Amino acid sequence: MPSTSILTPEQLDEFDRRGVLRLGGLLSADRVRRAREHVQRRLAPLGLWREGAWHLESFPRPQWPASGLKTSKAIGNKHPDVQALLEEPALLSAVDTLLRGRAFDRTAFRRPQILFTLPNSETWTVPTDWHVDSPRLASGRPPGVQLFTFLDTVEPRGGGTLVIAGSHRLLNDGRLIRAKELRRLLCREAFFRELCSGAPASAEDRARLLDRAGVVDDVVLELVELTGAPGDAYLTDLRVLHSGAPNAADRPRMMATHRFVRADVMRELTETLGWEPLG
Ligand SMILES: O=C(O)CCC(=O)C(=O)O
Repeated sequence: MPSTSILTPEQLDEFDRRGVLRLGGLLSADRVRRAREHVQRRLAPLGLWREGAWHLESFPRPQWPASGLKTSKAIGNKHPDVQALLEEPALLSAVDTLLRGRAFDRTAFRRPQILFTLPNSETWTVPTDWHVDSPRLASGRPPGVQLFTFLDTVEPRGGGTLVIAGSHRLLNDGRLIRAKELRRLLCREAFFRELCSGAPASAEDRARLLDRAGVVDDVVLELVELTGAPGDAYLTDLRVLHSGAPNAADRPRMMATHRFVRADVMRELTETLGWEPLG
């Protein structure tokens, strides 16, 4: 670990074990405020943000799983104040430690992506759309680290991403497994069956699945709802199973994410899967 790392050996160990590490106040308040204000400015012409407050009544209320807006179009990410989220020294130090000093590649993911969900559900539930964004590679190398940070407070049941801690350690058996196949294989396991299938049927019963913990192949698994205040962050292993979630709060969910892909693994992703720069 570099001597200047902001992470302790215990945090590094937690990340390796759980694939999820929470870092309170990782991004500075000013940097996050500027990114948040960019989002709010972009939503003002739609009537959603006016005079320092949300006016959600002026927009049709979406129903989960719809999030209300096509975020890339309505908000976009090509603004310096959004890009500047990635320049935070503490973030870069933590990512460097988790990548063990290896370089990351920015050709596939150049800028952070805004995650925005209008309130879209009366009742909160655990969804079925569990997925990974990256395959298991034949080389067995971890592809990288994903940042999730909060531009505004996200309370429990307020639309924060859900992740399954520990799931990055499953099915690393030296063969290429594409994301869709990985989901199919995991969903056969007893621990994942209900999570993937939509049963039990009532939203309330499904919400209780959040408390679920279990063991598959000696790996402890646990559902984690990402919640926090502006500037708080989670770093996750890119192999962790995750899902968007309904927003049952009365304010929009405003987060940002970014995928730091290891440069050496990017070469493998390009060669074996034809990954291309996404912009
Ligand atoms: O929180 C969300 O909307 C889902 C995020 C997600 O699936 C991702 O960033 O890969």
